[in-house]
Amino acid sequence: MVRPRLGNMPVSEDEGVDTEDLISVGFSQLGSESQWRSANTKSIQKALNIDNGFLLEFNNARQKQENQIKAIRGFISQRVDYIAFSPVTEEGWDVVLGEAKDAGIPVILVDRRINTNDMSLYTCWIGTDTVAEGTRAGKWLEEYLASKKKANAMINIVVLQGTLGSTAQLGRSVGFNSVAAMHPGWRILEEASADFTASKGKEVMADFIKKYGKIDVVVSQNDDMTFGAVAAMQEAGINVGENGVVIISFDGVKEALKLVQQGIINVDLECNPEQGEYIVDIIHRLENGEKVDRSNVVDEQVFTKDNVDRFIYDRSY
Ligand code: GZL
Repeated sequence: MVRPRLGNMPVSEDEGVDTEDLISVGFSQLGSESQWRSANTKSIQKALNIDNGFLLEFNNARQKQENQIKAIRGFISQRVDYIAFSPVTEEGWDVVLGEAKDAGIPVILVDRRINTNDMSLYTCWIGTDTVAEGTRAGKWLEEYLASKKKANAMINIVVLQGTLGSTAQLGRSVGFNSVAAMHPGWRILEEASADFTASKGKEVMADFIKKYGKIDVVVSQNDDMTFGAVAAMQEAGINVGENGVVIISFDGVKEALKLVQQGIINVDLECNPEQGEYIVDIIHRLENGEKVDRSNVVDEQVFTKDNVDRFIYDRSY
């Protein structure tokens, strides 16, 4: 259904906008587990606002799939125009998305993907290439070790994984491990999930410290787990970063980039949470009857001490 466009006319609640003219979007956000997630939520709520012609129904699922499924069913019963969501993990969405399809409501995946054989269950996906992020991390470690004349050294690595089965955890693991497999000297002592949170990151890292006498590299699949891991190592009197255990992190939130500036995080692989405007653009194109790409990848950087100053000051998150 092509709705008469609001065009660029600025509308706001005090002008008595008839909500019938707005595009209603039900958004199920997976949680608020990390600074990255908060920035992602902020970007979505800022973009899908009344002035842009949207009526947003937003739900926070607190990292539980059953809460997302319940929210999606609620959006269906409210007969929203679009459903968008960031799936907490990739499995188990066919039934509820089949119900959205039967109700004729288009579904847009944001940030994370789903594993399904039925491509008709969603219109498109907007997010980041987490396999590429993991591969970049491995390539950076190759170059770093070569620069320290340790290209063929025996390296002990531990990995803090994100939420098991999530696109970010799966992609970053596949990417990094594909590089690690080419280095017989890289020994991944253990990979364990800390669910993308700082508190669990500290817990899991403290366990690694107890178990393993010598750790050379920590790969932490998001900045919040890195904050916890760094705290655990510093409390154990272990030097981290430039003068100690190498820290590889993902996301690139401002608080982490400050640690890159201080030489505590050696490299931070950006994962761009600013996806709200991409959703607006895609829905406007769908409303105008235009075709949209199935996959829409947002761009991202690799931050090190050499370049971080160029990016940190205008960062909104
Ligand atoms: C990445 C996103 C991940 C972030 C974490 O695409 O899904 O979830 O890396 C967040 O910080 O919790």
